[in-house]
Amino acid sequence: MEKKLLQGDRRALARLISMVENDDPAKTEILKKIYPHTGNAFVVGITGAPGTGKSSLVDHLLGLIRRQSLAVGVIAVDPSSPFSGGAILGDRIRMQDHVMDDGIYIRSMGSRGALGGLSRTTREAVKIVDAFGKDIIFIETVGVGQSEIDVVKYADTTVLVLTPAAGDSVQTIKAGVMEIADIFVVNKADLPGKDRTVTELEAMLDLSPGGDWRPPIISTNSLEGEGVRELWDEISQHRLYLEESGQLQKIRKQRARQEFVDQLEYLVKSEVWNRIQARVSVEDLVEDLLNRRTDPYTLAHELLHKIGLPTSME
Ligand SMILES: Nc1nc2c(ncn2[C@@H]2O[C@H](COP(=O)(O)OP(=O)(O)O)[C@@H](O)[C@H]2O)c(=O)[nH]1
Ligand SMILES: [Mg+2]
Repeated sequence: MEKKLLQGDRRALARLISMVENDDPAKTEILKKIYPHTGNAFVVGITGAPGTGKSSLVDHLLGLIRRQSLAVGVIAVDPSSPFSGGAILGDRIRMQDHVMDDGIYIRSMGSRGALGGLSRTTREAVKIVDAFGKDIIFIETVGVGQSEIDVVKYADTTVLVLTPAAGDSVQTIKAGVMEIADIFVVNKADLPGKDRTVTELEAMLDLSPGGDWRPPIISTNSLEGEGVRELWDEISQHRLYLEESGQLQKIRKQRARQEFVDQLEYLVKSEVWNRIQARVSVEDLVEDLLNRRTDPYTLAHELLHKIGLPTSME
């Protein structure tokens, strides 16, 4: 199937993403084979609270980018609820103008079926779309906490979308989310309060430790498409910055390292649990702990010994 993917077969692309969503054991062999063909796409994360206009923005961006004859993939990740079928459908309908366009591939991924964990599934889906040959990949993700921080780890450029509406304001942004933004968007610029939101963001940026790249703030109205060209220009600008400063190489190296470490830990953990569960009843051991017949330190140590992995740590 990987051959078909590399040849640009859209059915193979869709099938492979379903395989990673369902954590199909056959996926690993395929992921191994496509790995050498990945690393070419530029990945842009679009994150922000639900309803801030992420899908509308991506929709407009798709139109712009297609005029530059670049092939684009969109992975819309919505971990917020397993019942978000409506929202996902909404995304599909809005982006429908583009579904007949062969240069665009759009895929929604819910939390349903994401057995391997959303972060892992997204990483694998990005690879598949990358190997398929897309130049630009958008990851649209609902920004509510740790999950989107995890997801945008796979993005080269991250765009954080805010609106002037109460509840999305600068003060409500959770710690750790602000830092991931390379570009800020104040969408719904047609609503009152836009200038205040921009001023608040500027003030916040003045206070944060400045690096080589100060995140620009772009106002957009994605009903009308206003500001979208500027946004795309800034994304391109950030890409140029990453490439010329050597930063892109650095983050991609860090990502390669992290992926390998994650994979190693995943394998070790699975292997250890398989061996433990084949030999003892974990429930019985928990009873022993509860009755203070043993302690977690001794128990963990003994278990590893029992499965042939004696540790030097206490
Ligand atoms: N007034 C206004 N509404 C917008 C704007 N952009 C998007 N919306 C509306 O906000 C709602 C949520 O947009 P959507 O793109 O689905 O947001 P997402 O959940 O972040 O993907 C929709 O009803 C859009 O029509 C904007 O610039 N101004
Ligand atoms: Mg959306």
